[in-house]
Amino acid sequence: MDCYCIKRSAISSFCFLLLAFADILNPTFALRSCKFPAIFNFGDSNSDTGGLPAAFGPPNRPYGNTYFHTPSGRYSDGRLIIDFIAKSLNLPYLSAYLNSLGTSFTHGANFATGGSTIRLPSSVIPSGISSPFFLDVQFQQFMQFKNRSKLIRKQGGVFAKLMPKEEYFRNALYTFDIGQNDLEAGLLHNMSFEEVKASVPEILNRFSVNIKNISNWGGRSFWIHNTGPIGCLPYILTNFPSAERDNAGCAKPFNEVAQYFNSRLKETIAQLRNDIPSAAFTYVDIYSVKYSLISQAQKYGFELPLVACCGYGGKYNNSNTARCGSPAIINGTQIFMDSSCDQPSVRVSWDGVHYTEAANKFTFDQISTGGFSDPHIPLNLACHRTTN
Ligand SMILES: *[C@@H]1O[C@H](CO)[C@@H](O)[C@H](O)[C@H]1NC(C)=O
Ligand SMILES: *[C@@H]1O[C@H](CO)[C@@H](O)[C@H](O)[C@H]1NC(C)=O
Ligand SMILES: *[C@@H]1O[C@H](CO)[C@@H](O)[C@H](O)[C@H]1NC(C)=O
Ligand SMILES: *[C@@H]1O[C@H](CO)[C@@H](O)[C@H](O)[C@H]1NC(C)=O
Ligand SMILES: CC(=O)N[C@H]1CO[C@H](CO)[C@@H](O)[C@@H]1O
Repeated sequence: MDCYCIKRSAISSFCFLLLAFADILNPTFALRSCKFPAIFNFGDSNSDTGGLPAAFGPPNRPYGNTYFHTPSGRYSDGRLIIDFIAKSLNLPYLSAYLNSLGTSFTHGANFATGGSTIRLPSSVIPSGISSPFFLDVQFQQFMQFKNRSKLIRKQGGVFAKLMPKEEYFRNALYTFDIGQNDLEAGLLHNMSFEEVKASVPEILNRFSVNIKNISNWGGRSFWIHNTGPIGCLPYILTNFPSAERDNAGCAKPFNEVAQYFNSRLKETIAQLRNDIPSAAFTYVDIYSVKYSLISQAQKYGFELPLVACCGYGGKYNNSNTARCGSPAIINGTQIFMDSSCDQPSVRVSWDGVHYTEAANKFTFDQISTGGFSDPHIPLNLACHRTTN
């Protein structure tokens, strides 16, 4: 946490000693691996490992078919980026905070739920599409979690082992993947692209407040994903057939909004770095990785990047009325949408909104090295505050 030797001009004698053991070509040569004992995740369906399903019921088959072989509370055929993060840190897959049944929180908790926004949503499930567990609520839950884990540890017995140790909160990795639904909520409600852009500062202000609050509650290592290319999602392409397309076939104005959000997010994180000198912040450019996967799918061994693997109809195999894992009436007959494409392992979009396990694994492999991060620091060193 406290080795500041990434700037070569500032190499201290202590770091110099470590040099002997390190790969000189690697700019992060003298940093010790962080050994994160826990992960606390905040976000939406991109990283929900069972939160929304614990509240409202799980998605049905074929969700989960590829890896867990049963619906696992994830909006994918298999694992999510957060699962690959946990695995690479030698931690168990994260349990959802809301999952009260047979759950271990020894190595962290996941506060993310599908449909979550940063800002207070205007309408929530079941009458609306947003999750009631927006970021402020996720932070409230985190405070509850931290406070009550202390009491439970004090009481001892069987439940004590299921909670993180006190020092885990200080040493944990705090991960974030949220914001996509704030942009989509506006765009799906007929706000203009300019109106949605104008709402970004307020969205990011709420984001920043929550990060500061979490750091006041002991968080020191923050790993923050930017938002993906929403204009490449089959359900956006299906619902906005006249939106201008780019060379990859993605809806250009939607991606421009995502990129605008991302550039402001990057600035917000730079400001947080100034405001909280004791914390380490890594901004992770998920957008670029996903966009290059989609625009050069063949090169990476993928196919039909704009076509959902599980869906129905049209150019994008996507429909608002026949959804993956749900009953649908097609040509007057009720069917259950419980099958998927033959090879999810070469596909990018699982259900038109969410990515396949294969795409999530691809994205994780790219981001974990630090190649798409600011600063360029790999996942296992993300506790170090560095400048480069
Ligand atoms: C956490 O515990 C402290 C002290 O025990 C208490 O003052 C505070 O209100 C609690 N906060 C929450 C969110 O439970
Ligand atoms: C958006 O506008 C279209 C066309 O004007 C309309 O059909 C649709 O219901 C509107 N959607 C919302 C969420 O207001
Ligand atoms: C429904 O009807 C259309 C048009 O006849 C046909 O192309 C399509 O395959 C049918 N769908 C199913 C699931 O049978
Ligand atoms: C579209 O979705 C259906 C149902 O999940 C699947 O059987 C089919 O293979 C998909 N089509 C493509 C081109 O992936
Ligand atoms: C619980 C908590 O610490 N909430 C604070 C979050 O940050 C805002 C803005 O700084 C404060 O007003 C809250 O009290």
